Amino acid sequence: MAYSEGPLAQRSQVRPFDPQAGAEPPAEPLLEGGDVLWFRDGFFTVELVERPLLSPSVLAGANKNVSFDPSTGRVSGSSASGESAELLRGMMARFSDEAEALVHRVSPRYAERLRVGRTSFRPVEISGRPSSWRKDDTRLHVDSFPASPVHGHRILRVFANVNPDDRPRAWRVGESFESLATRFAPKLRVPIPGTGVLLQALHITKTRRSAYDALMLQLHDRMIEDMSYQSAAPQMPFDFPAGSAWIAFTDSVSHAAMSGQHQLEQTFLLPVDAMLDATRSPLRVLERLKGRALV
Ligand SMILES: O=C(O)CCC(=O)C(=O)O
Ligand SMILES: [Fe+2]
Repeated sequence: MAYSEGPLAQRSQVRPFDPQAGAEPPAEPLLEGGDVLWFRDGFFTVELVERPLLSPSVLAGANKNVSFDPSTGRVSGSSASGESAELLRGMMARFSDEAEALVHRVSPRYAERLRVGRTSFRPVEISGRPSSWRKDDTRLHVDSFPASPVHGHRILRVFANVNPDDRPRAWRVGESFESLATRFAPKLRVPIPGTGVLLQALHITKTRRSAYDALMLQLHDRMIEDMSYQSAAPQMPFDFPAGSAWIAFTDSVSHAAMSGQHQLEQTFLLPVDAMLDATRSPLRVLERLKGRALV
C-alpha cells in the first residue's frame, strides 16, 4: 500500500472516517496499518437525564474509571446507588451496544470474530491527575493488561468524548508498531518457562500470562519510563472534539492521552487469524523479531 512506504509509515495517523458516506475505503486495512479512525460526528449521545452522571463523584474511592461488564451487566468502581446507579448502568450498557453496532458497521470482516470486553467510563480530568508512572496514560504507550492476558489477541477500542462543555480530548499518537518494536526489541526478555503458570497460581493474572503478554507489558513499561523517548519519538498531537468518537488497535498504535474529561470506551478482542494481514499483528511482529513462537 502506497502510504505504508512513505515517511508516514513511521507514524500512526488520525484519519477522518465517515462510515455513512459510502465512499470510504474499507476500514480493516487502515486499522491494521495503525490508523486511528476518527468519526467527527460521533455515534453516542448522553441523554439529558444522564448529565448528572458526568462527574468524578460517581467514582468509588481512588478509582479512575467506572467499569461495566456487558456479559453480566455488572458495574464496578462506582459509588452510585439506587436510581443513579441504574441510570449509570443503563448509560454504559447503551454505549456498549452502540459501540458494538458501530464496529460491526465499520469493520464487517471482523464482526463475527470480535469478543466484547469491558466498557469504561472516565469522568476525571486527565491533566494533573496523580498516577503511578506505570499507569500514566499521558506518556506514549501501547496497551497491554497486567492482570488479563490476551494471548496474542488484538485489542480494538472504541472511544467517545462525551464532554458536555465542548472540551476536546487531547491525544498524541506515535510511531508505527514495526519501528517501535524494532527499537525496543533488544530490551525485551522472554520470561523463563513456568513464569506464566506461577503468576496465575498466585492470582496475579486471571489466566496464564503468555510470553507474548510478558513482552507487551515490558514494551509498555520500557516506553513509559524512557523520558527522552517520550519527547523525541515521532509523534503528532491530535485533539478529538467533544461529541466525536474514534477506533484504533491500541495494542499497536502508540498513544498518550494528555487532557480531557468524560469519556466512554469499549474494548474488543480479535483473534489474530481474523485479521486481513496477520503479519501486522504485534504477536507476529514480535515473534519475527525474537525468532520464536510467543503463545
Ligand atoms: O482515556 C483516554 O483517552 C485514553 C487512555 C488510554 O491510554 C487507553 O484507554 O488505552
Ligand atoms: Fe492506552
